[in-house]
Amino acid sequence: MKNALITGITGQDGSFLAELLLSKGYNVYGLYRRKSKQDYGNINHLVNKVTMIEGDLTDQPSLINALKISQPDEVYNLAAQSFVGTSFTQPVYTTEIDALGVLHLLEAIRNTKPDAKFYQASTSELFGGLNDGLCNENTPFYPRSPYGIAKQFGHWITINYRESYNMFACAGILFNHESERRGKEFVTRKITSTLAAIKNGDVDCLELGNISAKRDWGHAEDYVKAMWMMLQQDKAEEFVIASGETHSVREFTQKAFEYAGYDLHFEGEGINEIGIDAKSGKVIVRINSEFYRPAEVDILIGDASKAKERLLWSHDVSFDELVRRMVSHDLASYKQLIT
Ligand code: NAP
Ligand code: F7E
Repeated sequence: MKNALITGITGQDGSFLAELLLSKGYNVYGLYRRKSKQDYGNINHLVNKVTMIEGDLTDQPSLINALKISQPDEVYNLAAQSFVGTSFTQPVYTTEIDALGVLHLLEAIRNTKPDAKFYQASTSELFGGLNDGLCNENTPFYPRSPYGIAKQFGHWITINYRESYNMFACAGILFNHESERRGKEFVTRKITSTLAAIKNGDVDCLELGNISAKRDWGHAEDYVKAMWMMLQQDKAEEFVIASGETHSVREFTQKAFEYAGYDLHFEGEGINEIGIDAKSGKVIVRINSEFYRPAEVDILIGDASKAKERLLWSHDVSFDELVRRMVSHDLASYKQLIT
């Protein structure tokens, strides 16, 4: 039986990965941060099945301790300050976790369990601003946020440890992936959770930022499978994981409201654009400049051909199905969500 250590286990991806590894018979260990009120986030339903170890990516002794306890065959580094917006307001904090945190962990592995296979959660935010076509493993990086820049350090230090110390260390460059467990500050979940509040008459309007931004969105359950597949290879390598489609925030919003029975149409431009429900004539989407970013990534679309050919990875949940699942979940669980 293999041992796996997951950092960021309480997050969206950590929870789906823990479920996947448990289903494959792994002993799963999870690094979690102490909170003033004990809460295991997305893995409350799994706490009796995994071994939780207290620690923080910025505290190397806690990482050494976690490695000594878990003796992992595989380490999945999913922990991060993962919200791009916050990386502009807390750039140093983001860098300490998303850049230096990776180095703390790699160095702890090198000294404690150097034969462990290591997965680093890299991101399409590395591609950032330069590319408006399909991005693959050879596309140059141009990160546009402190988050993207910190993740670029995490990406290259992973490759550097592989090349310098012959460790099995690789990075998956994952495009946006969402789910019913996504944090509510991310645009997809903000849309579906606010939609549930509007439908229940508790909120009048959804306020968004740049709705022309386009993203390549998939479902997290499909994407964590790719992480596991990368660590089952004989050789550590980077892979792009993406759906190969891009959709605007406006399209996501329109589709989400359509699933909930609205007929949403957009009028106007820029900051004055509004979304009107043709059935009731009410304005239900407005633009608020507060949600614009100081520097934006306008469009992202990924080419996962290498992962499809070499890992036999497939992207199963379509864009429509993703939106439908998130809307149905948030409508069904609205009363629990607000408590
Ligand atoms: P998430 O839901 O925000 O989860 C982040 C996790 O990291 C949480 O468990 C959080 O713990 C933990 N964490 C934060 N700071 C930490 C620290 N200093 N020490 C230890 N743990 C810490 O993110 P996600 O969507 O699951 O993403 C997983 C990883 O993939 C992240 O590295 C993210 O940057 C990357 N990524 C995500 C996407 C995407 O579209 N989802 C795409 C590409 C890459 P708390 O519960 O205590 O906050
Ligand atoms: O924004 C625009 C916003 O915050 C998507 C993280 O998982 O994926 C994620 O980063 C787009 C941006 O995700 C609002 O300006 C408009 O263009 O959902 P998001 P993200 O920034 O793409 C990557 C791959 C990661 O690695 C990250 O960890 O939507 N947008 N209006 C808005 N965004 C938010 N959050 N809120 C709005 O009101």
